[in-house]
Amino acid sequence: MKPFGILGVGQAGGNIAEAASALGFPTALINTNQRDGIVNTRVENKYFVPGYNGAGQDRSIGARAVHDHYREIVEFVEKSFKKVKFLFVAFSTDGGTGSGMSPLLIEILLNQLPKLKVGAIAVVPERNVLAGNRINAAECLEELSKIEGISSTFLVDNDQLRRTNPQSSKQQIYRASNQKVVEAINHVLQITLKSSLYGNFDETDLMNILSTRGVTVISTSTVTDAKTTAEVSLKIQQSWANSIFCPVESAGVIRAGLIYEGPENVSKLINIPSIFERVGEPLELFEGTYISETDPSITTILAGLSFPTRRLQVMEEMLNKNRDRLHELVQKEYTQKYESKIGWASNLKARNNYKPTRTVNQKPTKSNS
Ligand SMILES: Nc1nc2c(ncn2[C@@H]2O[C@H](COP(=O)(O)OP(=O)(O)OP(=O)(O)O)[C@@H](O)[C@H]2O)c(=O)[nH]1
Ligand SMILES: [Mg+2]
Repeated sequence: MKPFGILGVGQAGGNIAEAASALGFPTALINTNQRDGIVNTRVENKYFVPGYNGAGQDRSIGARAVHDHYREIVEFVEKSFKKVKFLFVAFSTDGGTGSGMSPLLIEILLNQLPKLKVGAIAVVPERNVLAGNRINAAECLEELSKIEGISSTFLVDNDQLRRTNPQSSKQQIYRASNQKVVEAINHVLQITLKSSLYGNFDETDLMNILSTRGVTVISTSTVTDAKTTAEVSLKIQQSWANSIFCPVESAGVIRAGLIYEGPENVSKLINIPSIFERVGEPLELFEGTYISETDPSITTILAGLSFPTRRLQVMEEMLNKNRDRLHELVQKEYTQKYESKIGWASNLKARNNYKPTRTVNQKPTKSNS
């Protein structure tokens, strides 16, 4: 039984939980809309918030659902994840249900289930989503970044797969990123089950890294063709820019893991100072070396990173640029009306000459007749 559980909230969350079920993780999902959650057939435990029918991209509806039903939700989580040490809450930041429910839910879980470590798998939308989605994402990420007792936050960046697969459908991008994020977590967990003569990376090491508050990135690079220390370091650094997570953009890794799998001769090319040159050496590094005749690969886990300001500003910039137009759109909703140019023609048909005596926004007065 894996010690990590995945709780999906909203549609994207449910899909990530579904992918995790396939790899043998304990999973559950929560939704405000039964029809969304029902399609995730591999997820065993499901809670549909009673009295709701989706959140329609309105975060406040998601937040209210948690607020009004948190006791049942905590009970559901406890029952679904009895043997789990570490729970990841998975959701997209730009809808209503997952984005609105998850930050509040994580705070409540940390408070009510103090023995459980809680982290997040939060999906950052593609670059071309509309204003409403961007507003949701920015609000959700801000709330998430302020949660005090939270462990690792994984920021799955839908833009990353879009960059390399510009022709793919949305569904292909979603499926691939869901699959890759659960595979990345599964891979580091599997390593803790292996034993090595030369240095084990065990479950306590992994827990130590993943308990770190802040943004976490996991990436694996194959270093088959690398001949020098510099080449190996470069490959690893490139994997931090090209993973499915928001690219690493600033220094300040707090805890890290570095796992080597492959032949002994290539392992000599690993040079810690050179690998961490750009992001700064972490406070603690947990290493694992597993010698085998497979293609050499290096998996790194960087934890404690700051939220990626530059990536998130790309998302916010469009809102700032369109500020006036967006204000106008909202105004227009309440002020727009159609003026007919043939008002004069009404007289042609008027036999009784009836004209309503009150305008529509006046309250009707009681009449005695
Ligand atoms: N990576 C990934 N992203 C997804 C997936 N499904 C949806 N998304 C992202 O999530 C956004 C939509 O959010 P949903 O998860 O459908 O929203 P929800 O939480 O169900 O909220 P409401 O539908 O508004 O009640 C999209 O714009 C995408 O950014 C998925 O399976 N994987
Ligand atoms: Mg939905």
